[in-house]
This record gives sequence, C-alpha cells and structure tokens, in this order.
Amino acid sequence: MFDGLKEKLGRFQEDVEAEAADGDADDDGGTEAETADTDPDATADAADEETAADEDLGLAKKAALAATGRTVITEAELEGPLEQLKLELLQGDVEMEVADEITGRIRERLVGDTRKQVESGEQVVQRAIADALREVIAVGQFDFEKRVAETETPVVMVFTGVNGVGKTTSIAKLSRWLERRGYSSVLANGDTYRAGANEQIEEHADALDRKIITHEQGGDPAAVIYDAVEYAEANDVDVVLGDTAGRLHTADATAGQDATNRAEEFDDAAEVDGAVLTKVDADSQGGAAISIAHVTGKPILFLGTGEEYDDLERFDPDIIVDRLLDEE
Ligand SMILES: Nc1nc2c(ncn2[C@@H]2O[C@H](COP(=O)(O)OP(=O)(O)O)[C@@H](O)[C@H]2O)c(=O)[nH]1
Ligand SMILES: [Mg+2]
Repeated sequence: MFDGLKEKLGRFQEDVEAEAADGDADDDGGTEAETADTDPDATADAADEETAADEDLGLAKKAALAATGRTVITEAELEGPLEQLKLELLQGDVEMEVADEITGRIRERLVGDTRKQVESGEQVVQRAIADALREVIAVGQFDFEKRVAETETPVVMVFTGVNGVGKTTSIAKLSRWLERRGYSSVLANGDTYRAGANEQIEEHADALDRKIITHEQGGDPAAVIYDAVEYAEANDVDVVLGDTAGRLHTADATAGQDATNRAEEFDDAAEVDGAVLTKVDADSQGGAAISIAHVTGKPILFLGTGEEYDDLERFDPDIIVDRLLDEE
C-alpha cells in the first residue's frame, strides 16, 4: 500500500541526512545532479544559498559539532531535498497545496528559527516527516464508533460518490463492521437510477443476512431512505445504511487528483461528514489518501482494502504514518 509515497519519503530522508552529514562534496554533487533533472533554476539558487550558509556557519564550528557526533541542518541544505520531495509528491498525485503544506512543515521543524542542533539526524528527520504527514492526514478525525454510540437511533449514514467508486460494496462492508461491534443495520437502496442496482445490493443483503429496503427503478431515492428509517424505528435497528446513485464518470483513490476534486464537489453539494477511501489495495501512489482530508477539511474514516466484506479498516493516521515511514 502506498509504496510510491513510501519510496519518495525514504529518498528524501536519505538526501537530508547526506546533506546534514555534510561538507562532503560527493553528497552535494549527488543531490544537485538529481535536482538538475527537474528544475535547473532551483538547483542553482539552492547551491548558491548553500555555499553562503556554509560559510556563514563556519567550517570550524561544523567540524567541532561533527566531532561530538552532532549535526546541524541549515535551511540551504534542506532546499534541494525539499524541492525534490515536492516534485515527487506532485508526481504521486498529491495536491499542490498539500505538497506545499508537507514540505513547509518539514522545513519549519528541521530548521526552526535559527539552526537546529541535533543529536541524531536520522531520528529528527524521520520525526519531522512523520509530524508533517500526520498533521495533514489527520484533519477532522473523530471517534467514529463513539459517534455511532452517542447518536440517537436509528443512525442514518448515506453514501455518496461517483459511479463505481465502491459505495455499495462499502455499505456491505460497513454493515459487517458494525455487526462485529454489536450494531444492527438495515440496507436501503437509494440508487433507483441504475438498472440492476437492486439486485446487486440484494445479493449483499442475502450474504450478510440483512433486511434491504428497495423501491422500483426510477423511484424517489429519499422515499427509500425514509422507509428504511421507519423500518429501523419499528424494528429497533441501530443503523440505516443508505446507498445512492453515482453521477459523472468513474473516479476513485486510484484516480489521484481526480478523487480529491470529486470529494470536494460532493462535499460542496452534500456536506459530507467523512470519507471512505476505497481501493487503497490497488493504489500504489497514495497521493489522494494524503490529500483528501486536507483539501476537504473532512476526515478519512475508513479504508477499503479489497473486495471482501472484511476488507474495511478504520483509518488511523498514526498507523498510516508508521506504514509510510517503516523501513523494511
Ligand atoms: N480492490 C478493491 N475493489 C473494490 C473495493 N471497493 C469496491 N471495489 C470494487 O469496485 C467495483 C465497484 O464497486 P461498487 O460498490 O459497485 O461501486 P458503486 O458504484 O460506488 O456502488 C466492484 O467491482 C467492487 O468489488 C476495494 O476496497 N478494493
Ligand atoms: Mg452502487
């Protein structure tokens, strides 16, 4: 999962460590050569600043610090690796504002007001990346299970999103997830638009042994949800899981920036409370995963990790950050 991002972050960490260990012409040359591939101007600037900063700091002081096993990371040293990281994040479908946010936060942490003296370059760089990522992906998080427990029943959850993203599948998965935590649920097919939608969700309802409320194709979706709520009230069912028809063309986590834009559109139209990021098992990049919460201001609540009913994970920012930075 998200191997593309993981690789980029690992490379950034190595770049910064090489720069910070410093003075070494080989390391500098390597980074400059890499950056030159993508942005010659930025490289020239970064190189100039670096030279100035090195003189400013004083080679004697650097040497003294190095002798005590400590290193100093200067803003100039960070510029090349940060610029490179930003480009790679953008190539990995991370939104521009999110790439800026992440690199900005890393810079802030590693450089601080003046220069930062660090015990272990590796730990500090890793922690800076972890903090920056966590702050970006943890936007809006709330305790989903607690919210369900505290909301007056029946709790109604309506799923929206373009056709093919995995709404119907996610409803079936969530029904299973809720059952495991002691909550009963009824399915409601508000997708009265698509031929075959009733049959598809009925199959899930059969497999999971759930009640399903459907209307004829072409019916009023709101009326279906309404009936399901009445059913839940009469039968003491905890949660109504309402499906809807998608619109526009297919977009999902594998669709990169498109997924983020679609999430924004749906949020504008329907004021979503949170997102299920589907098909992360098929998303090697992870750009949408780290962009959506920041761009919409709404939390990612679940990850869809496959086509089986149990392939639904509660989204945990700490676990995702660990996975992204885990060296194996
Ligand atoms: N690999 C993978 N496939 C998924 C996931 N969620 C849904 N799908 C598949 O995506 C396709 C469309 O899903 P569906 O629930 O019908 O999408 P809907 O149109 O939004 O209701 C189906 O083939 C699902 O099996 C997931 O998390 N991982
Ligand atoms: Mg559907």
